[in-house]
Amino acid sequence: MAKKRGGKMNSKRKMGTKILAFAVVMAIAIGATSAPAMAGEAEGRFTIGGNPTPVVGTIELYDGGNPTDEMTPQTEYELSMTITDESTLSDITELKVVIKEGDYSGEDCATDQATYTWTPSGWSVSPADSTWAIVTDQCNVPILTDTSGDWVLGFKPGKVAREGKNGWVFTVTATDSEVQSDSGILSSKTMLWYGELTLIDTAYSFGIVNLSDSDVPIISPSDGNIDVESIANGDYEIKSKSEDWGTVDESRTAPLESSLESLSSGQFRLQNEGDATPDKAAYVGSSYTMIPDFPAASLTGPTDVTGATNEIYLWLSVADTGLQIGDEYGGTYYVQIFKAGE
Ligand SMILES: [Ca+2]
Ligand SMILES: [Ca+2]
Repeated sequence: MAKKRGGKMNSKRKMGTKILAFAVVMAIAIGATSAPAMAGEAEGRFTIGGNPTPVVGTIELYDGGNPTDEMTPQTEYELSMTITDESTLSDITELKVVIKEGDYSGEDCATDQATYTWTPSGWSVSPADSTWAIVTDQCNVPILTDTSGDWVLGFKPGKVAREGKNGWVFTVTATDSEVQSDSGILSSKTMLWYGELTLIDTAYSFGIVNLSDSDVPIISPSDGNIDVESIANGDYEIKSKSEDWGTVDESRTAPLESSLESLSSGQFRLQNEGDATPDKAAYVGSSYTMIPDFPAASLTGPTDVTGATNEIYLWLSVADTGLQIGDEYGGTYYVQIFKAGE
């Protein structure tokens, strides 16, 4: 055993000697040609793979550049949305803005929900016939080679977007080419009251009346009433006013009396209501006064986006003296829509 061990040790020592000798020769050879290197450089590389998900950041509502918590239908607003995508904004394939009222859940509709969608070809809105509008010159798309930037949607709320305090919510969803998405919410926005009224019957006549006649209904239009078309996003009232009427050549004037007092010489009185029975003593004056007695629930909003038809009944009373037999008197009767209770 001891002999074998000794043999191995001798053999290793011999190999070590040979290697040492060889190394010395190499060192001398290098030293003879150039100085030994003290530092070096090497290029390293790596590549980022994958495609990060977009991130929806700050969402803010502006009215002409100023932050706002309120909207009025048919007025221009700008919704600014900060979007980030580390694979650059050119990776965003769709930006969806759902604007809805309260707890509504369902299809887009004129009263409670509109959806604006941006794709690289621009913005679209649904439902298309709802009067929710895109204000193209207020829209902005950020620099798509950046990784973060602001999209701006210029829009107008629809005419019958439901009136309501703090109930409107914007939900913004950004989707990228890998169909990865992120959403953000802007809530507690108020929709203020909006209404508009169009007269369908723009002229009416009581025909020929006699002195001291009272509560004479109109004979034209033949159904005895004036039709108006009302569009409103909340409950509304219809008010009227008029003025002193005169003869066509303006040589004579008939003063309008708006109270229950007996008519003085030359005066006339108009009564108006929302049904065919003149029982409310609703006399037309020179300032806007509510027309009473419309059928129950007919003045509730939101109306249909194309409007609701309301009928106004009118009656004429004239004094027993002071009006020239044969004269024709005329004047303007004004009708306007107002928020209920105002
Ligand atoms: Ca991405
Ligand atoms: Ca009545």
